[in-house]
Amino acid sequence: MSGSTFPGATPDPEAWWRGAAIYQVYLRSFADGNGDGIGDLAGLRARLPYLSDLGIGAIWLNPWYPSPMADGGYDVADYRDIEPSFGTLAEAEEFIAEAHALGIKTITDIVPNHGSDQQKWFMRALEAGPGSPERERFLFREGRGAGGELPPNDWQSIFGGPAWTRVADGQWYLHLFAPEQPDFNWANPEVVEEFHDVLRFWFDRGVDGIRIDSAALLVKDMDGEGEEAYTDLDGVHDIYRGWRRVAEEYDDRILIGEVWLPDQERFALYLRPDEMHTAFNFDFLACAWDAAALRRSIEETLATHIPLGAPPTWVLSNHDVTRPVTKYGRADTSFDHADRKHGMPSDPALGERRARAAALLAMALPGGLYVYQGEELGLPEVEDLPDELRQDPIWVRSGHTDPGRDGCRVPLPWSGDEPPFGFGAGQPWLPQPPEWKALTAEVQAADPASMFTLYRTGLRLRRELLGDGTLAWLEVGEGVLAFRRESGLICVVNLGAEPVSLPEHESILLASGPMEGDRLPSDTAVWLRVI
Ligand code: TEU
Ligand code: CA
Repeated sequence: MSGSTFPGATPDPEAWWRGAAIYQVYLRSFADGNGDGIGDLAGLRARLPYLSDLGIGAIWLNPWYPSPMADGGYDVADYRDIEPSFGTLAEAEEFIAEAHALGIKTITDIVPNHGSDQQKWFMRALEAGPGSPERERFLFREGRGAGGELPPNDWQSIFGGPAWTRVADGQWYLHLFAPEQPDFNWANPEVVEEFHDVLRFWFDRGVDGIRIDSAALLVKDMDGEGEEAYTDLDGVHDIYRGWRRVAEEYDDRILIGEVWLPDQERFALYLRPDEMHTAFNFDFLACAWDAAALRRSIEETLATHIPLGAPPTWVLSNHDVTRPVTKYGRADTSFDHADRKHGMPSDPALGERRARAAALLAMALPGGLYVYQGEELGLPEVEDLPDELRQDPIWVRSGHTDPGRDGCRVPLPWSGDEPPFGFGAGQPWLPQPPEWKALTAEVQAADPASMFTLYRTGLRLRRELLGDGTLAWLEVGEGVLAFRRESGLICVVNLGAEPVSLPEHESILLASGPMEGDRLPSDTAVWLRVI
């Protein structure tokens, strides 16, 4: 990295995570090993050769802990064990070792903002009653109104409805998400200690990194109003300084923040040398398919990261957002949690074309890359799931106005002509569209023009020629993004309406779609070799 460095930043340019391609496994939808319709560790272990072949450097797993699944596992009942329907702790340790043997690191998801109402601590807090030290681990308060029948304040849950639920003895507890997810009290040193211990528990089992869920929400100003009262309060940084000290007790372990903030300067504060190593770049994920907007997002990202010595990350999708091929096929190609544009018409051919170009863009940028399972298969968002099968708490809590995130969580199609497409022997927990027979991993691995082949080839070239570092912009024309990397690779993405001529080059290494003679068509990206 060039440029001035933040005081105290001594980045190791060779660190494994700086340029890693990290594959996100949403376990219950990845592969089912025992035929109960729910993905599990046995299924994942059986498919490790697929991930090794795809060419990724690390796997991030969504929460795999015992959970009543009120929010797909983000309601954790025990931070030191494995959800029985996913497998056992011994299997998790075997998985970590098998992945290591293939040169693949493991990243687990820790949820510090809230637990589950079925967690021991919370059940003890209910039993112990008002004023007890057990209640001090959570955010219990008396209600307002003569009989305390009104919630302590007007905060709304991020999933819809009030952020407070009343218990039998009349007190209320705070939950920024579902009522089954009571928020912890981070002003209590017991909570701080508990999570340090949980981190050590997983680092001791060989986990290489921790993805920190809802990382900006932990500190609350109970007298404040609205989102500002619990989003990005200065006190959160002390929490992550403590976590970094724990990570530093080990070699090479990293912290990755899920930090959704509109302000890139505030976002970058989480990446100071004594806090997290990296964080997801949601600005890029949410950005519309527009050359000027993407260039602004990329430049801002680089400008905020380089002085800190932290590698940027490039994310096109995850388990909370609309699948890229659907998003990019719409008239409005941006993403916003507040309006996920469910049902807005999407042109599948256009969406796929752009998603392919976006993949080559994201892979060519300096820093780390995230690939959410199914992105490499070009799976669309499933928007027509039967309402009665929807499981995302957003669906119920929004009063059935927002269908939520199930559409990007449908179990993967592996092989065969009809559901369950090799996902497992049983019926998958969410139904797969019959059209997915054209999108199975089996079909795509054999097709040189498939999305899978594009990802596999791109990831291989990326390992050799790309990853972390810097870029130099090239001015090729309006509506075109073009930059050169240190290795001599040039990436050109045409977001304009007309085909464009390419800068001088020796050969074309990879293209997201067919060329028009020697010109790069609209919504197409190309990687060029220069001398
Ligand atoms: O998400 C945190 C978060 O605030 C959003 O991504 C959220 O999903 C969105 O605003 C809803 O529209 C994390 C996890 O990624 C998500 O799956 C969990 O549901 C959430 O935390 C609660 O643990
Ligand atoms: Ca299973």
